[in-house]
Amino acid sequence: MTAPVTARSSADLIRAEEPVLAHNYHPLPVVVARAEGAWVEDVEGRRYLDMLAGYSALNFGHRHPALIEAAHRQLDRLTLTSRAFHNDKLAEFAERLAALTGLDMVLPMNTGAEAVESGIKVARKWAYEVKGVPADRATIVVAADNFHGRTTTIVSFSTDETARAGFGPFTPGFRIVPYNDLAALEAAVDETTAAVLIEPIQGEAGVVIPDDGYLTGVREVTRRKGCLFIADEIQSGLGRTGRTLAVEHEGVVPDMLLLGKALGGGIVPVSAVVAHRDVLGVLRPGEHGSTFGGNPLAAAVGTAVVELLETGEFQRRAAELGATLRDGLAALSGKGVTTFRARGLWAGVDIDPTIGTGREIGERLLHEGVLVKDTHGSTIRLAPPLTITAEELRSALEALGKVLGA
Ligand code: IF1
Repeated sequence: MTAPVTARSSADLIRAEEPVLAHNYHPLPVVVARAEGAWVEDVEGRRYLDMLAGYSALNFGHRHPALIEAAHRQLDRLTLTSRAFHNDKLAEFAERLAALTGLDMVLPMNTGAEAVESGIKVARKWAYEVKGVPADRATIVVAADNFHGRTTTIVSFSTDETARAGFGPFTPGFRIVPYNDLAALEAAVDETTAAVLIEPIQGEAGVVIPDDGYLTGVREVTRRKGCLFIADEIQSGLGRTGRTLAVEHEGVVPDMLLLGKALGGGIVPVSAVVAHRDVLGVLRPGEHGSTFGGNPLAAAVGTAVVELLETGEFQRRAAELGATLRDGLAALSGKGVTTFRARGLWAGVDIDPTIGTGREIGERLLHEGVLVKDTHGSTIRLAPPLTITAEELRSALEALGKVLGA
C-alpha cells in the first residue's frame, strides 16, 4: 500500500515517478510543491530562487496576482467552446496582441511548437498562392543550432543529433545555414524560398546573440528576395531582453512573429502566430485549427498578459536589472566564468569546465537555494522572472560565485 500522495516526501515522489513516467527528462532532484513570485518551495518547505522561470514562460513570476485573478474570473464563467462557435474573449485578445506587436492578424494556438508548425504551414501556403512557388517546392531557410520545438517536422531541421536520432524519416524543404552569417543566408535564399525562420537570439544554443546588424540584414535580404522573415520570439519575446520583442533592439519588424511561453502567464499554454493580413489571410475555413487554440480561458489570461506588457514595466525592469546581471557576471569572469552572453534578464554563462559541467553547477546551486538549468556542456542559462528584485538577483549571483569557488 503506497503512502497517500499527500504524505509522500520528495524522495518518495522522485522514486514513484521512475516506473510510470517516460524518462525524457533528467530533472534536478527537487520536487516543487508551491511557488510565488521568483520563489519556489519544495515538498519539505525548502525555498529556492527560480532562475529558470520555466524557460521564460514565467516572465511575470509564479502566480502573478493579476494573471491568477483573470484565470479565476474566467474559470467561473467559461473555459472552452472550441472554435465551432465564437467566445466573448477572443476578439479582445487578438486586437491587443496585434497592437502590442505592430502586426495586424493573429492565429491563436497553444504550445510554441504548434505556433512554429502553423507558421511553417502558412509560409508555405503564402509561397504557393502569393509568391507563385511551384506546388510542393517551397523551401524554408533556418539556422544551425536552432531550437524551435520537438515535433517531427521541427526536428527535421534541427542540427542537434540528440533531438533527431531515431525519429526519422524527416520532413524535406528546409535549408540550414550558419547563424549570424548574412552571406550564407543570402546564398541559400532563392525563388523557391517561402521564408527565413530564425530566433532573434538563440536560446537553447546558449543565449547566442547575433552581431549588431544581423537582424537588419535578414530583414533586407528577405525583403529584397521576396520571402518572409519569421522571428521565433517564443523564448526571447515578451519582455525577456528588455524590450517587448528582441527584434526591437535593431528596430526590425518581421513579416511573422511566433509567440508562446510567457504569453500564457505560466498558467495555461498560449501561443500565437502574428503576421500581416496578406500573410495570415491565406488561411481559409477548414484549412487549419486546434481544439484548444483561442479558448476563452487562454484568451482571458493572454489578454491579462498583454495588459501587463502594455505598461512597459516589465521591459524596463529587464533592461535595468539586466545591468546588474551583466555586472555580476563580469565580476565572476576569470573566476569560474569563462565567457557570458547577456541581454536584458537573460544570460548564457560558460563555466570553466575544470570546475564542473553545467549540470554539476546546477546541482551545487540547488544546495545554495538557487535553481538554474544547464543548456549544453558547461553552459548554464539564467532567466529569472522579470519581477525578481535587485536584492534577489544579487543573492543568486553571490550563490553562483560561491559554487564557482570565486
Ligand atoms: C523542453 C529552451 C529547449 C523555444 C523556441 C519554440 C519552442 C521553444 C525558441 C517550442 C521551447 C523549451 C522547450 C522545453 C525547454 C525549452 C528549451 F530553449 F527554452 F531551453 F528545449 F531548448 N521556439 N523551448 O525555446 O515551444 O512547444 O515547448 O511550447 O523541455 O522541451 P514549446
